[in-house]
Amino acid sequence: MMTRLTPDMIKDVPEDKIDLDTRLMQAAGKTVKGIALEAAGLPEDTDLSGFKVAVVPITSGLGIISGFSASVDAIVKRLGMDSHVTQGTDVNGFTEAVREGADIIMMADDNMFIAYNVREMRETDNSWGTARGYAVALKNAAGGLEGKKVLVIGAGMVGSWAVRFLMDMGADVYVTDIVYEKAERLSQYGAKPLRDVSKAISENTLLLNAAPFIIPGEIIAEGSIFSSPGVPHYFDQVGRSRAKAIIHDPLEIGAAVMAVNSAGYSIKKE
Ligand code: 2YJ
Repeated sequence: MMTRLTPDMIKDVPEDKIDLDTRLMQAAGKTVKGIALEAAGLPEDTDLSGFKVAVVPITSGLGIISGFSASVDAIVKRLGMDSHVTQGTDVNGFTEAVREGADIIMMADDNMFIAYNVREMRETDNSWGTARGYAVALKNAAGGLEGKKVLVIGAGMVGSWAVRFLMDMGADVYVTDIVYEKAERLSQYGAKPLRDVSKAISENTLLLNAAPFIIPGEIIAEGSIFSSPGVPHYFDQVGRSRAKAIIHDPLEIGAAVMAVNSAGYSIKKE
């Protein structure tokens, strides 16, 4: 299941009122761009200014989310890329983007949110980008994950990508889900499934929360680091005081990784 964003969740994104870079610097020592570059396997000093990005509003299904295209556009601009929202929507907007020479086209319906690299004909999707960005953020916040226990909460699309990335980072990965069988399936990637969700959370201090689950503060261990893309996002007073860091934003880290990874397909060919 994919959570649908609401205008209220993303209202602070275009103007960056949450000041994500400052928060990420405090928690992980990197900016959004720094995390996205690492996630895409690109050097820290990569210049992205040559890329033309078009964001296409999509009306199908439940339709336009007010502020969504503007948020993606602002996120891409903050990475130093050239970006705009197309005038047309759907196929009209896509055609407009191709004709004006966009390098990367970003668009989302109710099920998929992709960045499409027009020249390389390759797509990067939001579940991949979100998992990768939040795994890299957790790694930086923890000072490396080699040999460390990490718990992934939620064995959906983001959780299952996160398991693979965390395994690649050398972590000792555990996974839990309210539907145990979903967690169990991720043992194919080397993660160890845990049946008792609350116990698993209380016994771990490095957590990647990819579940639409409000975690009660009483079960959070002192000094925990949460990399938490899951929405709804809410930590109570007890949880916030016990956690050492809570990394979260409604859209930006995932979308930034998508855009930068998409650019990476062209850069790595040069
Ligand atoms: O173009 C628009 O305004 C809409 N068609 C955007 C739809 C955005 N898509 C969603 O909210 C998806 N359910 C998933 C987004 C994934 C965010 N992590």
